[in-house]
Amino acid sequence: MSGRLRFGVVEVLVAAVGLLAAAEGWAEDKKKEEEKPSANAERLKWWQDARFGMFIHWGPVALKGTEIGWSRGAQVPIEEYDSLYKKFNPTKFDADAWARLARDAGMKYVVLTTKHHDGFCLFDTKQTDFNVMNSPFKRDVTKELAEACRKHGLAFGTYHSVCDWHHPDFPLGSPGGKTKKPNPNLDRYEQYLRAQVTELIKNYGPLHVMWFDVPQEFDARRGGGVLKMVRELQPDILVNDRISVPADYSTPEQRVGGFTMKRPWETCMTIASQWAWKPNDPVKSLEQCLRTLVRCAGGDGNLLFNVGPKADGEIEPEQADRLRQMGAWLAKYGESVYGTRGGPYMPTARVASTRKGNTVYVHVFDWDGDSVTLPPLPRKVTAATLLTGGQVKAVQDDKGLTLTVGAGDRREADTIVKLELDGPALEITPIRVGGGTVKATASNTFHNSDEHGPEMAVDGDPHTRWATDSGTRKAWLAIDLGKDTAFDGVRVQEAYPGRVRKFAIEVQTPGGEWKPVHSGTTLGADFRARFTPVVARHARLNILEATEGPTIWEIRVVEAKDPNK
Ligand code: FHN
Repeated sequence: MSGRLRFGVVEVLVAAVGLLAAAEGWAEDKKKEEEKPSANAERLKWWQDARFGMFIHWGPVALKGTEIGWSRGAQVPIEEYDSLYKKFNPTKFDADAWARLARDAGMKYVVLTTKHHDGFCLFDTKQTDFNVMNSPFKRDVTKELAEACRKHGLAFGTYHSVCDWHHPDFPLGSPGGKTKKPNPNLDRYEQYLRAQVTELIKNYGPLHVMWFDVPQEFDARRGGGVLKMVRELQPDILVNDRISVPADYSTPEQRVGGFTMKRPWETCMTIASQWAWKPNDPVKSLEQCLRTLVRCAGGDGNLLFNVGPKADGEIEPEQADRLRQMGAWLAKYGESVYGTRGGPYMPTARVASTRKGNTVYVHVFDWDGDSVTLPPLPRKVTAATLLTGGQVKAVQDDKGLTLTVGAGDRREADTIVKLELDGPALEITPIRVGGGTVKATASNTFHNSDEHGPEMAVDGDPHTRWATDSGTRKAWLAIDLGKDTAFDGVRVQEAYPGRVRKFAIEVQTPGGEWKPVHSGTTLGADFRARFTPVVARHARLNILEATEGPTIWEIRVVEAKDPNK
């Protein structure tokens, strides 16, 4: 083979090896790229570690002290409501003070209502004159707050209502979206919504979240289209589940969400009772506020806690004080909330737990005497201390883990036992505390979602519930006690009391038939019934008539010898 040819062949080989190496390098980079969490996943991680944010419902309606959006055409005539912005001049508005308050409360992000169902815009939008720049105030509230948040290291996000009862093109009107507009044009309204969302992301972004709400008239195709646009505009943005498609996370409202590590969630809740400002609106107690935050973290969720500023721009001092009290608590015990995940012990009425690294934080709200006993942990506790101060004795045996704390060391709102384990806490499969081995099944589950599954009614957690699809009129919830059990009573806590209008408590005979042991027409928030003792493994609540999809917080049988009858 001639010298030139050999050289040619070597060149080709070298080139081929080079190409191969390049290809391998490229494939490696591609693999690294694919393994690298998406920008959105990184922001989701940041958000789950942050756990606590401020929700702000504000607008000219604060001049009336009635509920934002909903009082339009109800407590406040539409003409008067829509003219309130002409008197809206919050001269005490200080975005820096709001941001500092959120920071001092221990909050990590802020979400402001840029437009609620009443259609009024708290930002300088080019899509309508019905905005704050045309009020006597003439200042871009959204811009000032976005900047103040960034200055104080807070992430900033925007709440934006999908429904708009003011806009002539949106089919539904006030009160409450219960009236029809004369000449609606939903496609044109969708363009309006898209234009404003684009303004928010481009002019006030990067945003932490686009918090949509009440997607009336927007089906999954329309909502999905808007979501796609938002992701294209800002790939790492988070979007909540109120755009007719699931998006990034669920948003239980005015209640603590159910424990789940499968789907991120964030409870939105008012610190008082109304979203917008209302005179003398009672503020939740510090204990209730702290327990709500800890229960959210213990359920592996976030808390978006709402304030309703006054018409002059000030946040109600009582609300601000409460938030600062939460901040003081978090300054001391925040390690048991920030950067943690829920579990391993699933929340109950008495306890919740959070975890990170080799550490588990057991949050005890109510004590059974000096101690609480939890099911066994599949890891050894190498050290136990009280984060909230004092002494704790932790005993691990086949009964489980018993934590004993003297009365003097138990804290009103939350006593935090910090456990060091002999290995990673996050690897522990969630452990149900209440309900023991009781299993549950049901004839129907809301959207077949885990969050509302039958087991949520036997988990001992009064904040989780079994729910059925809307329109369900008949349904059953069966519980498997694991073994033949003697019981002579039942306790049922109905969510949305009054939906169930006819029911029977039934037990399964050895032949497999269901035999009623009690029947009635009303359940209610805390129903209890007694009947002749029976021995059975399977029992069920058979709902024979309901006005709307029945839903149950907790159900349990009362064992014949149960001291807590
Ligand atoms: O109607 C709104 C309500 O005013 C408030 O904005 C809450 C906050 O999550 N969302 C809607 C009710 O679900």
